Amino acid sequence: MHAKVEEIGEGIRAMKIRGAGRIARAAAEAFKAYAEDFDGSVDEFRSGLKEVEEYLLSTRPTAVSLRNAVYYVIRRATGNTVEEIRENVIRSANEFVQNSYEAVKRIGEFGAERIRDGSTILTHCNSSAALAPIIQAHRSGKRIKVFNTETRPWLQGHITSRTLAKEGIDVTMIVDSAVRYFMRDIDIVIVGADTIASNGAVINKIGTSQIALAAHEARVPFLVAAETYKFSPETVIGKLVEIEERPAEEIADPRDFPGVKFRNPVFDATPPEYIDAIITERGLISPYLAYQIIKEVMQFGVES
Ligand code: RI2
Repeated sequence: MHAKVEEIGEGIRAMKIRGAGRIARAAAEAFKAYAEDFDGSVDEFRSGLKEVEEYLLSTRPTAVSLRNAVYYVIRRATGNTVEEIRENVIRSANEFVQNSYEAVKRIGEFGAERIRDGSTILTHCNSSAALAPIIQAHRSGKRIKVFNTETRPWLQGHITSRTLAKEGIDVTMIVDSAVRYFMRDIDIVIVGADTIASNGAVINKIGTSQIALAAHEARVPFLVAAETYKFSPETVIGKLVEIEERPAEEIADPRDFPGVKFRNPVFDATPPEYIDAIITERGLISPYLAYQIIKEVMQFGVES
């Protein structure tokens, strides 16, 4: 495998590169690096791109953003000469990355409108899309407080806390199991998404559905921030979203627990009835409009 492609792929697999948006952009960058360096015939180029596609798709199974990025580039990798194909791959990879940053920015602007001055926000894990409205609200002068979960077992919440503190936002980190305890102090929950199914269910970091349940019980609005490439065309034709299970070693050293089994699913599904709105770059929508978004934005159907 091409060195840069492998560096990106292994980085995604080992979660050195993580976050549904980031891994999607990294996949686009991998194609770009491959295309820039390619030297050979048109047929070799096409089969090489196919190999890169399959390799990238094998790295992590849950976030559809990765597959949508891969298909975005592959679908546009047309041409009769190596130069044409190269140009198209590079252009579409750049386009995907640029659109992705632009989408997060717009989500920040739209989502910030939903954050009232003086409110306390809860977020989970580390989502650029979820942090964008929070940071935007703060920058626009709203006095806000944020509670964020540490997010076992990878502790991505540490990144969130540090990012927000650096912005000068009043941030409090709590353990994942303290969410319901603090829910009475929360005005709005904003989380990200790895995949949104056609029925409006949101697949996000493990623990998200428990937070949604606690928010529902306390009548606290629960919002999801997600670019439209987090919506899954595959679910329209009945495919289930695969929930990634990672090694037990990420939780504890199994050798210290003889006779004990471990399970480590890293995502869960929150049903649409617990979601007040999804903030996309096209505006705020009901989760029940997921199918519509898939139809309009993803050019309906599975593209593999
Ligand atoms: P952005 C992450 O997955 C989290 O589940 C986060 O909520 C989601 O991706 C979206 O992140 P992981 O890669 O795209 O940490 O909003 O397993 O940054």
